[in-house]
Amino acid sequence: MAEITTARGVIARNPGEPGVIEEFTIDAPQADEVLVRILASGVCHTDLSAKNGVFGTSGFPFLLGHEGSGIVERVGEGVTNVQEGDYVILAWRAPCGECRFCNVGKPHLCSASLNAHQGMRTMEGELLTPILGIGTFCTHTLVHSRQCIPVDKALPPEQMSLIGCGVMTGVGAALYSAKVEPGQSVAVIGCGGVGDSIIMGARLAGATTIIAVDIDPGKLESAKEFGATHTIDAREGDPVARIKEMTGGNGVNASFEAVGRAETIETAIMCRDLAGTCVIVGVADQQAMLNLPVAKFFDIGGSLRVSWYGDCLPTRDFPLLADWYAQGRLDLDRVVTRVITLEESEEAFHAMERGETLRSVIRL
Ligand code: PAD
Ligand code: ZN
Repeated sequence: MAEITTARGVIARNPGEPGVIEEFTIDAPQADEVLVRILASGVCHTDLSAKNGVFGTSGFPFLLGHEGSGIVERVGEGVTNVQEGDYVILAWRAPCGECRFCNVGKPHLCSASLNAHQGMRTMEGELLTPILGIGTFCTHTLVHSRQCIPVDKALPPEQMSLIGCGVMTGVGAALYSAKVEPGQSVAVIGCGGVGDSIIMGARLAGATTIIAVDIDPGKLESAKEFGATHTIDAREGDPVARIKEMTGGNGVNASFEAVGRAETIETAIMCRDLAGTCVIVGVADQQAMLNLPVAKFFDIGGSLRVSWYGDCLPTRDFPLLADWYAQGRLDLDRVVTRVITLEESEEAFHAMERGETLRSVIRL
């Protein structure tokens, strides 16, 4: 009989309730699946949104976490891209290769991203939904082999885990979604772990004016360390007017929203120069509605778009970001604000809400 693993992880049973550490069971990996022993997991705002019933609302009970690094412990039949003992970053996008997007060479838009079968259950036998098809606030998880991206074993698990979501999303939003060019101006609204990664991406792309906007003075200070050239405290008056002042009255070439609120999306849309690109990264709740002056929006021209996962291709981009980290070009050490235990994940959400952290990282 196939061997079932007992693992331990943080499970969110009902919207708004604290996550609780519980034992759960994991089926043996089936064909193309992999059992991964988690080494580190970042605490992303999307986990908080899921726990609060704001994102992916129908999946309770959830196994929290989706930003992880770990070791391949067991592989199912037919797995060729990784083997036991490999050190991997987990991806929530694993292109299927045969959907309508993959078929036309756009695997970063894959509509049927590969996941393991639903093989994780509470001790009462109820099926668990791993957040974004991963689940990383736990000792072990079950994923599709294509969700595993091997990286150099010498690199630290905490920093590597962050490449799995927040850092990739932010850097990719600048490089791929907005295609920031050398010499351009950029505004980033919301400077948490994702926003600061957008700042790092914009800097790597050669942007020369990088305006950080937040409502927390501490976040604005850290944004400067990541490469922001200007900062705006959005509580001190209209950020659109301030951004225009800082750009010769014109506005920015690319704006990014990394909060997930209607009013900050409106700021991001309106603070652009003519033909500028606005990229929405923040995940808003189901009730959020935009209020747009359509004629003004038309007059600015340019484009408004949503970026999922920074339009990344994990097989191409995770090793790239890992290399940039190793070469000192991507400051992931500064994103890891706190290293915590599994027991402290609930407190990490509160620290995030209080604005004390860019990323708490759970070390298993
Ligand atoms: P975070 O909580 O660390 O950062 C949010 C930041 O926004 C904080 O610094 C806040 O102070 C700031 N903020 C709050 N209100 C305002 C305001 N009115 N004006 C300016 N700044 C404000 O979250 P995070 O960085 O982990 O995630 C940011 C968003 O990105 C969040 O909505 C998350 O769900 C989303 C996300 N999207 C993707 C994707 O693929 N699109 C991936 C990962 C995360
Ligand atoms: Zn995330």
